[in-house]
Amino acid sequence: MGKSNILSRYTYGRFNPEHEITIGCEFMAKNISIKDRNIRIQIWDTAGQEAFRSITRSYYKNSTCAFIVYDITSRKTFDNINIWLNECKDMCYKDVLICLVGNKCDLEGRRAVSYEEGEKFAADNNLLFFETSAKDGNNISEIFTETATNLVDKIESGQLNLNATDSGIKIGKYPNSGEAEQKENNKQKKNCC
Ligand SMILES: Nc1nc2c(ncn2[C@@H]2O[C@H](COP(=O)(O)OP(=O)(O)OP(=O)(O)O)[C@@H](O)[C@H]2O)c(=O)[nH]1
Ligand SMILES: [Mg+2]
Repeated sequence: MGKSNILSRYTYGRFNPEHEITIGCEFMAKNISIKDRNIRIQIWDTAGQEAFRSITRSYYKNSTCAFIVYDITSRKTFDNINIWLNECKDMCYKDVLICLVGNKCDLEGRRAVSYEEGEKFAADNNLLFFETSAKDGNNISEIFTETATNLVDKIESGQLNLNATDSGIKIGKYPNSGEAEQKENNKQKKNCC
């Protein structure tokens, strides 16, 4: 589907043509600025394969935002969205913001799911929606800035209660430097199973 490639395109500007199956879960982080606020986005890249489902479930807890990714050239991945949506609703933060992502939009000639179908599913289920390409970078940074902006708006309007113990968003200081970010990514890699 492209989850890992979406993240490696976003954090490192890289695309891998091979499918290197994610084992369990990987972690990435990036510092961005939204409305003059320094935001540190922490992202867990979960394995899509059924065999790892029990491991990946434990990473949903307290997540404030989730991306459900399907492949626009694969009808089967679109048909599975409901399964992932139910998992997110069951296991993430109760007001989780969910963004539906139709990836591989560079493969227009092999499209099996129309833009309108994705858009309608998202509208019917109150999700954000984007089509992306990890290969050419189309809309990749937009999915993260748009979701982060949406969350900042909810914080500012009081819709998101940051004092709730199960909220994954914390306000505090974090060094806004690439060095700190790299250190944390390396540390997570070392600790990885
Ligand atoms: N053409 C094209 N291929 C892509 C795109 N994104 C990912 N791919 C390819 O799709 C395959 C799977 O990509 P991954 O990013 O590893 O997929 P994943 O969702 O992380 O897979 P799991 O970790 O097994 O759940 C790889 O061969 C990628 O090169 C894209 O935007 N366009
Ligand atoms: Mg992966």
